[in-house]
Order: sequence, then C-alpha cells, then structure tokens
Amino acid sequence: MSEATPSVGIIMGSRSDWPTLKAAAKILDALEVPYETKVVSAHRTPQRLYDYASAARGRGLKVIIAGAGGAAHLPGMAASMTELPVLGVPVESKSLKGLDSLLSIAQMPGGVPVGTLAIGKAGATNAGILAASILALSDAALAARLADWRSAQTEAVAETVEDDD
Ligand code: RP5
Repeated sequence: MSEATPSVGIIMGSRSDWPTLKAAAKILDALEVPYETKVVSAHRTPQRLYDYASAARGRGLKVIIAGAGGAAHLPGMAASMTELPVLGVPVESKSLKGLDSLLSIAQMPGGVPVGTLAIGKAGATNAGILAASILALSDAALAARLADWRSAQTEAVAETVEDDD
C-alpha cells in the first residue's frame, strides 16, 4: 500500500472479503494510485461506517470502492453519506454465489447511485481500473500510466490457440 495521502478508499464488509478486494488494490498498486483499506461492516459496525463515509471527502478521498457479500448494504449506505463516487463490488457469497450481493448493490433507489461492478475478482479489478480512470480525468500522469497499462493488456492477448496437453 502506498504511503502517500490516499485518493481511494477500499472498504469491505468483512476480512473475508479481502481476497476479492485485493484485486482492486493490485490495480491501484500497478498504476501508482495511493489508497487505504478498511473493514467497515454496515451491519456489525454501523457507527464505523457512518464515521468513515461522512468524513471521507474531508479527508481527501476522491473515490470509494466498497465490497460486500450477501445482504450487501455497505456500498449503498456509504453512498448515502457521501457525494464521492462509490463503486460497489459484489462479493461471491456461499449460498447464492453472489447474486444476492449483486442485486443488493445494484438495485439502489433513484438519487443515491452506486456504480456496480461484476461479481467477484473481475468486478474488483474493474473497480480499481474505473477508480483510476476517474482520477485520471484530472491527473495527466496517471492518464498516461493508465493508457500504458491498457496497451500492455492488449499486447498480451495472444491471437492463436494452443493445446494444454
Ligand atoms: C458480509 O457478509 C461481508 O461483506 C461478507 O461478504 C459476508 C460474510 O462475512 P463474514 O461472516 O465472513 O465475516 O457482511
């Protein structure tokens, strides 16, 4: 994690969500975007959520990535208490494979938006990229790093198939 003042806050409902949210952190590391991480549960630590979301903008955060599973109220509740863009990552749940998380995060009432990503690590990866894209709107150096990262991804895609066996 970077020691610079964080621009992105990665919050998650439980330590058990970290293997998923780590994918967002990896992208931010690669793009040299400073971030912080914190476990904030909408249900188990509501006061921590209130304190975090209501202070986020004042502390200099620009984007919040919020991941949770099951009855995943964390992204929506965070969005209700800050004007910062909130990117929601549905964590795959044991019983419903993350469909519960996805619907909990996506089905916000009009007026309180959460940018909802795909279930699991792909969603967390894309949340990291989107957070960087938002920050790159006002940071030319980051925009250049993001363009390089995307070019490298494109160049890494093989055109031919080969057998594993
Ligand atoms: C949610 O419940 C968390 O976001 C996590 O995805 C899920 C399970 O949490 P633990 O029981 O593993 O702490 O609040």
